[in-house]
Amino acid sequence: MGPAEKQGREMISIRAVQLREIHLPLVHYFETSFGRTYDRRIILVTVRTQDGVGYGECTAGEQPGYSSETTETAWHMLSDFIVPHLLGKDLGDARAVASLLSPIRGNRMAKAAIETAVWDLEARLLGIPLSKLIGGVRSEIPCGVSIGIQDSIETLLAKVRQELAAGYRRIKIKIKPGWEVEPLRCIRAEFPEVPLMADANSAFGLADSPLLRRLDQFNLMMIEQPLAYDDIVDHAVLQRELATPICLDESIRSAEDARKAVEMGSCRIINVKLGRVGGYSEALKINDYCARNGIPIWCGGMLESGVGRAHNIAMSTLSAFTLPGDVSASKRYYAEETVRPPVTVTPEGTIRLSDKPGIGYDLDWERIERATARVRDFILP
Ligand code: OSB
Ligand code: MG
Repeated sequence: MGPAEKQGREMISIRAVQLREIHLPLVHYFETSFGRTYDRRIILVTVRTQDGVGYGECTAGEQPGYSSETTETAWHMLSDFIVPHLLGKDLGDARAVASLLSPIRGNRMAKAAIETAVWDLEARLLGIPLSKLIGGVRSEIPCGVSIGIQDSIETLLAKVRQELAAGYRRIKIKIKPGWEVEPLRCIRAEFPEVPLMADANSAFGLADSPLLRRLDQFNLMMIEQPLAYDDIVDHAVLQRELATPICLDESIRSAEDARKAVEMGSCRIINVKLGRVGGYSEALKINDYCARNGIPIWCGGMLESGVGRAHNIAMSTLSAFTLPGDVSASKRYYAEETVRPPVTVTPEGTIRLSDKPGIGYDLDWERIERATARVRDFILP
């Protein structure tokens, strides 16, 4: 590698891309207001230049319940549009990928899978951790957990006890109509002080505001995405009626969305997901806007395997990510991980950043091969 490459000043030109769908069973099913997930279908992306390699993970779900994107639509968009559009182009650096992809509308999770892989590649070429390349300011991040809807209050309480004993710094539970006041009341009765929040994944309407107002009594850190997945107007109305801060997840797809929601008073906190916003370039813009405007943000999760989890860890080091995210240990999700070592959480409820280049974890190819359902290679001659 010459000095120009070492400085990362050479044009990054992608010579090969591999898409790989893997199937991973979850340790426990995960239930949200839009349904249960037992098994993940995950697309891993490998990008190669003459002397570099980088890895990304697509966060699209199996069903279009959280987002309109699915594993299958992402495979199609990547194969037929996104990869052909990027192959052989001189990118300059990873920062250029998002704008190069702007002629392709929407499909942010598909785009982020490759955009994040190019950022990993650039950091590896430079020999530095990805968290440093993006300007992260933390070497350790605080962790929270997201606990799915349970069959009974007793199983919920058992999970809360277990996660707090493991050191996690805040508890989020999923809620839906009929599973909101009681679960939160019972958690608060046993843990009056624990940082607690609830995520509705759009399960309520503005007509439910009297019910949602009853949640104010539980002193929640925030309520996440109570109303429609594409709304910021009704959320502004609801926020005026609630003492509890609203956090938006699904509704925020870009820094412009973040600005509009904050200016309208639709939320006081934002959950950032790399996939939902199309990758690091947009996440960095959201971080800058929120840092300038005093809006706390945190990293959301999409039941990622190790590759996506490692990217979430890197993003969580940015300055405005001051709240614990849904970034937790691999073993909560998967018995066998895609990275080595698996992601672990300290007894203090933090993840320490790896000082290795790029995402900081090695891929476990033996494990990945066993989980592979299909592979498609794109190689320039
Ligand atoms: O809304 O934050 C969400 C999982 C899948 C889809 C949407 C969401 C979630 C989670 C789990 O809450 C977060 C995680 O632990 O990965
Ligand atoms: Mg959410």
